[in-house]
Order: sequence, then structure tokens, then C-alpha cells
Amino acid sequence: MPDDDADAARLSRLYEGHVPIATAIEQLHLTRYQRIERVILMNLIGVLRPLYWLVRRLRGRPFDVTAGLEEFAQVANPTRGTRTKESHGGDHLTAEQVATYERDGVLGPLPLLTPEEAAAHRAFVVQTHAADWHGDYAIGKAAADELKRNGLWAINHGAIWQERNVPEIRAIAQHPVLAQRLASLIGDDVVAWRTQMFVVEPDTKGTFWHAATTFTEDGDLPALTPPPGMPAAMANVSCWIALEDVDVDTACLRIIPGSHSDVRLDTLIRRFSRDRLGFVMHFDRADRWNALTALRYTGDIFLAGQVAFDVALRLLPDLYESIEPAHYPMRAGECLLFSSNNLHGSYPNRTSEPRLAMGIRYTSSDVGIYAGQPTIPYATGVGTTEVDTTRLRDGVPVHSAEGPVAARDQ
Ligand SMILES: O=C(O)CCC(=O)C(=O)O
Repeated sequence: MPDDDADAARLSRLYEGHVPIATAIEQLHLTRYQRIERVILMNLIGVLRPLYWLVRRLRGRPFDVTAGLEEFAQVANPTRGTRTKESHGGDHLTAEQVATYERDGVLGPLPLLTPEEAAAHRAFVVQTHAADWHGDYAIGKAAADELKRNGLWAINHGAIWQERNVPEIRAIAQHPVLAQRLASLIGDDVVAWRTQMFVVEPDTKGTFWHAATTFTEDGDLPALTPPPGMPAAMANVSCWIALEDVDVDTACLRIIPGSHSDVRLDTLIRRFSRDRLGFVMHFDRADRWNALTALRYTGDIFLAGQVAFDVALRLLPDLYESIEPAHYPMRAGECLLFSSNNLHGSYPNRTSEPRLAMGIRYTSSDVGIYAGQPTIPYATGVGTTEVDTTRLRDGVPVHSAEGPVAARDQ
């Protein structure tokens, strides 16, 4: 097959369930003022670009975003658990399941809650959110108010339920079955560092492809700091619990199994956050138009992410070339374990009901959590196991001869 056809086939596989960025941008409703402002800004950037590159060249700061990326194309991701079903019984994973996780970075669906428990939990989340339950938000009141003003406030944004110590959430995060499964992957000191609800509203697009190793999405500082020698893709295991039956019409997850071993996209995105202006100036006119629109007029980070994804696919023509997206229809209460560095997203929700899922992110007690970020008072106050927060320094566990700070899974 000629290269162009291969590229087109790869793109159409990846884009199944999503609209191309140009269409998505065209479909946005911008006010007249925003449209005029956008044209002015585009022209301004167009004029400033040659000047920008001249200054940059004179200061000896060339722009080579793909330099050295090859070394991130195939990273080994060994798990750290020592307990398996064969050695410790119970709900630990079998050695074969652990090997599958190492290869694919995804395991499941696995049974967890009953459909009745999932339905009850779903109702609890919806009611609690609708009651505007805590009135102050982990993302900050100003950001919450802005989202509400723009009609964008969703369950996702209340997001970090765990920090609020909600017993119903805590009970699921500490589920003993999950603790044992995770111990087979993470090791004996499992910490739930963040819980979140994921909603896909009725008749809307699903979550666009993304990957996150150390979760810098909330700012420039990574939420997780793995210890030396731990591959970033193993710092986090995500557990995604379906709160109703999901399939390709109801926004089930899509994942590219094995893509957690190719951290080029994540590395590019981190380079982007260190040199935003350089990247934007590097974009061609169409990409600048799309990026400007998404970032300035929508607040939709996944739309901006789609621009970055398109650019990354062009810069790295072999990215995800030989790996196939898989989709994961699930029954209510089932869970999927996956490395968040696997490229993942979801299908559109073509029904009239919101699709709700609960996400729990787990790590190991020797990984720094929100290190040096004073705004999160107790990131790991609750988890599958308890963390002794009195022994956290700047959010990072302080180790001693007595061993790790988190209790062991029972
Ligand atoms: O539920 C979704 O649509 C996306 C989930 C996701 O991004 C995650 O679990 O990290």
C-alpha cells in the first residue's frame, strides 16, 4: 500500500467516532466579536512570526521538537507487584494477567460492583453533584464560576472527590478486591491518589485521545513524581468503573493497547508546555487557527489536545503505526485497569442519558504526590490503604528504616 493510503487508513482507524478538527472548529458557535477578534489575532501572529524566528535564531535557540525522541519510542514497563493469584490466592491477579498488563498496559473488563451497586452509586453521584455539594471546589471557585457561567459545569469539574473525603467514594477506592488486584501490579503499598467522575453528556462527542504519565494537565508541575528508575508510565494505574452498561453508542472507552510503551506523544506534549510560544509559532496557518480557536474560545482542553495530536501524527509519521485501537464495551459495575500513558479516549454518547463512569487513580507509596504543590492539602489522605500524612513532607512520603508509609493491603 502506498504511504499515503497507509496514513489515511491509520487516521481513519484513529478518528473513528471523532470528527476531524477542522469540522469540529467549523461547528463551533462564536459571537461576531469573537470572530473579528480571531481574525485580528491571526493576522497579528502572522506578522510577528518572522520576527519571532529571527530573534530566536539570533539568540541561538533553534526549534527542534523531535530531537532525540527515538529513545522514547519503546520503553519497558515492568510491574512491581510480588503477589499473584498463584502465590497468594484471593483476588490477586494471575501471572498471566500481570504479563498481559505489562505488554498491553490494560487489563479487563473485570467484575467489581454488582449492577445494583453501580446504579446506586451513579444516583448518589448525580444527586450530590446536583445539590452543589461542597460549594468550594478543588479547581478553585473562580474557575468553577466561570464554567458555570458558560454552561460548561459538569460532574467532571467537581472532579477531585477524594480530597473531600466522601465516604461513599472512599469505600469504592478502598475496595478490597481492587486492593489485591492492584498489589499484583503496583506492589504492596497501594495509594489511591485521585478519584474523579467522567461524564459524557447525551448526544455529544466522546473524550478525545489523550495520554498522561505524570499528570501535568492541571498546571506545569507534575502531580506524580516517580522515584528514580521507575518508568513514568508505571507511576499510575487507572481504574475505570462503568456505572451503567456501555458500548460504542454509549461512550465506551477506546484504548490503544501497548501505546504506554511509546512515550513520544507525552514527551512532545511536555516539550510543548515548556515552549508553548515556540510550538504555536511553528504551527502552519490551519493549525494556528484551530489552536487559537480551541484555546481562546472554548475552554475545551480536548479540542486543543486534538490539534496537538494531529500535529504529533504529522511530525512522527510512524506514531502508533503498528498498534490497533481497541474498544471496551462493559457491563455496569465492571472495571478496567489501565496505564494512563496508554492512548485512551471514548466514543460519542448517541443516547439521551449522560454516560457516567468513576475513575480512580492509584500509585505506590514511594511516588511523590502533588510534591511541592501547596494548594492540595492532603492528596493522599484516603486510599485503598491509608497514608500516614504526618510522614509526608511537601506531599512526598518520607521513608525510614521502618519501611514505606502506607499500610499494606489486607
Ligand atoms: O471516560 C472517559 O471518557 C475518559 C476517561 C479518562 O480519560 C480516564 O479515565 O483517564
